Parts: sequence; structure tokens; C-alpha cells
Amino acid sequence: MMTRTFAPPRRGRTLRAISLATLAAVVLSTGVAVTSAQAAGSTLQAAAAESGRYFGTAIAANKLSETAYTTIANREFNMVTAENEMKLDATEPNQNQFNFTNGDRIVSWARSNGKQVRGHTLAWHSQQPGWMQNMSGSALRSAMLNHVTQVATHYRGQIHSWDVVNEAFADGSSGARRDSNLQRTGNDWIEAAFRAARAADPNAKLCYNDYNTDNWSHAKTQAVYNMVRDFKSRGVPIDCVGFQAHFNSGNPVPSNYHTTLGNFAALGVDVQITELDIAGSGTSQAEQYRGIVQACLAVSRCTGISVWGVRDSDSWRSGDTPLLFDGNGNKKLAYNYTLDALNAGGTGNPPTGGCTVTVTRAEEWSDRFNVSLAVSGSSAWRVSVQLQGSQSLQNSWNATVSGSTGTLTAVPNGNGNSFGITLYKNGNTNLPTATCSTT
Ligand code: 9MR
Repeated sequence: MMTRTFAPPRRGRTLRAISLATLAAVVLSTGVAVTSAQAAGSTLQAAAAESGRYFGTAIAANKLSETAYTTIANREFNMVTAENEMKLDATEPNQNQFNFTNGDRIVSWARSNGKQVRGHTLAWHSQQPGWMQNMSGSALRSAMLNHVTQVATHYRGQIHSWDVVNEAFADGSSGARRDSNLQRTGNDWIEAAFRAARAADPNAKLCYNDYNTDNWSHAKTQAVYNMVRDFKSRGVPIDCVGFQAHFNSGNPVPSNYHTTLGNFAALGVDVQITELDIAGSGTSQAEQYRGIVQACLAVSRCTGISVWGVRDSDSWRSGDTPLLFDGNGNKKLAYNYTLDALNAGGTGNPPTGGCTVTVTRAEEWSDRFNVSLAVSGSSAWRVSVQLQGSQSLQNSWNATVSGSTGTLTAVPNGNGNSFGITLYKNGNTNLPTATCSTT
């Protein structure tokens, strides 16, 4: 995990995100202002916003009356997806009788708390109401298009991105479309749905959304890619591709994820991570979350990440403890790694002259954790380390470190340009930030 102290200008970065007091302190204490310090976002939404991205969650309408739930959801996330409330069975239980009650509750909660909404989902083989399951042919095609039109029209102007079509490709090595009643209405059902959605809500971004499309070498990934390329070449209105990102040991985070995201983005669509959850616990789970964030940050058109639920207990597969908060609403290690990765941002060039320090989280125990710091650009340096909250210094190595709380100062002691510290958490597990100046 690296925290750049010398952040390149990034989209959406505003002075609001930088404490002016911190900035002034750096300039004054070093004498030479080599660059500005990077402010660390203290919530997922703030940290993601530093690079112009959103951080979202699935929301269940029946939990909006639970304060413990809404407190976390409101604090951490600025994008909301209705977990089930906008699906076909929820919104059109009887043909041409629409019910938007629960979908509207989520949109209303989101809007009154300043959040945007992802719409999920307009056309899908699953969770169809009974009347639709029994239809076929041109009657089904018309009913599907009517559904897309009516629902997208109801929410017109209120949706950031719509999952227009969900999960239309088969798993495995075939690269084929998934067999379904919708697919049997003709191969053009997907583009027809996109055209209807565009006509109904011209300002919403229109996404194709699927799972098991993360590994670039998988046949399903290639098949979706080829469809998107074809749509772009023929002017079918598609703006984005959603990667659900449901991971477990059978479907691990691929090492080529940034390649997948980058190749789709190169087709001229945004990419979004739409339903992220990762089965597991501890460091292994946390490192996978970090990998996902880093893959998204490496692709400029990866515009946001949404997790599929707030707490483990809210998850559709709660036994896998796949989310960022435990059932009591406590931040998990995966949360810390995710926040750190968002704050670290994408790669950038260090300033000319001066020095750069990277901050990496290392071993962790219940009461304390190690932090590794590596200086580049100069061997005559002074590093200021801003501890978080009540954190205090227990130990240090390979540098002379003074101070014990608040801001530490480190200078070389003849052991090179990398050094380490052990910090007592004292209730705060966030990674410290650091700035470097030459001496
Ligand atoms: O999380 C959703 C769960 O509450 C529903 O019972 C389930 C029904 O299909 O759908 C879950 O959400 C799915 C999403 O809509 C599409 N991608 C896979 C998600 C997890 O199954």
C-alpha cells in the first residue's frame, strides 16, 4: 500500500480536499516547498472523490429504518444501487401495473442525502415476474421493451447509470449468449433494450452488467468485449460496462484485472465495478480489495466502485463475510486497505528535485502495526510523519525518529533510505501520511 506524498494533479481534486493548515505547515516547516501534501480522505467516498471517482453500495429499502445501517451508508458512500427494488419482479408484478414504492424509497433516501443512484436492472433473465416468465416471442419482446421504457421513464433524470441488461452471457468456455426466454426472442434483444432505455432517459449512462467477466483471458470476458465493440461500431447506445466482481476462492481476483478494465475502456465506454464482494477475512481479503481498487485507479475511465452491501450481515452471502464492515458495523481490515488504496491514488511522477516518500502498511497486531517508509530522489532527507488520531510510536529502525505522537520527524542514520516504525493504534488503524523534504 503506498501513499504518494507528491500527488500528481488528478481529476476532481480541489483545494477543499487539502487542509490549508496542513499545506501551510509543510511549507513553513521545510523552508522549501517541494510540493503540496496529499490530504487523506477519511471515508471511502471522500477518498474516492480525490480522483473524481465515486464509492457506492447496494442498499435494501427495508433497512433504511435502521439507524446503525444508515449511519454507515450515509457516511461512507455517495452512490447507491437498489439491491432488489428496481428489478423486474419488483417494478412490474402484473403486466402493465407498475409498483415503484420501494425503488422510490431508495431514490428519495439517496437524493435527500446527496447521493447518486445506479439503476439495477431493466432487462434480465432472472427475477422476472411470473407473467413474464410464461411469455415468449414477439409478445415477450414487446413486454420487455415496454418495461424498459416505463421504468426508465419513471426514473428519468434521477439515475446516474442504468444496468440496462444484466447477465446475458453464458458461463464457461462457449462465449455464447445465455439461453433465456429473452434471448430466444432474437439476438438483437440487447441492443433493442439499450435503444429503448436511451429514448426514455437520454441523460443516464447505459451499462451492460455481468459477472465472471474480470479475467481478460476468459471466454465470457472476450464475448462481452466483442459485443461492446460491435455496439460501438454500429452506434448502439452503450456508455458503460459494469463488472459485478463477486469473488471467492473459485473465482479469485485476477492478476490481469487492470488489463480487462483498460481494454474495455479503450472501446470508448466507462467501466464501473458494480457489485464488489470478496469472500474471506483478514489480510488475504484485504489485499484482494486493495488489488481491485488499484486496478480501477489504474484506468482513467474506471469511474467508480460499488460494494454489494454495507455490513457482512447485509450481504446476500453473509456466511462468506465478503464486505467492508462486520455485522456490528466495525471497519474491517479490508476497509483499511481499501481506504489506503483510494488515498494512495494512481501512479504519478515525483517532482523534479526534492524527494518522495512512500508509506506502506506492514505487519499488524491487535494493538499495533508496522509501517514501512521508503524515500527516493535524495539521500539527504527529512521525513515528517503525521500520525492519525491518538496513535503513538512504539519502535523505529533504520532512521533516527523523534517525537511520539502527532507528527514524528525522521532523518537518516546511515542505514539507507528505507526505514520503519511500529505504531500503537490507540483506536485508529488508518495509515499515517508522510512528507519528505531535502536537507
Ligand atoms: O443481492 C441480491 C439478493 O438479495 C437477491 O436475492 C438475488 C436474487 O437474484 O439477487 C442478488 O443480487 C444479484 C444482482 O441483482 C445481480 N448480480 C448478482 C447479485 C448476487 O446474486
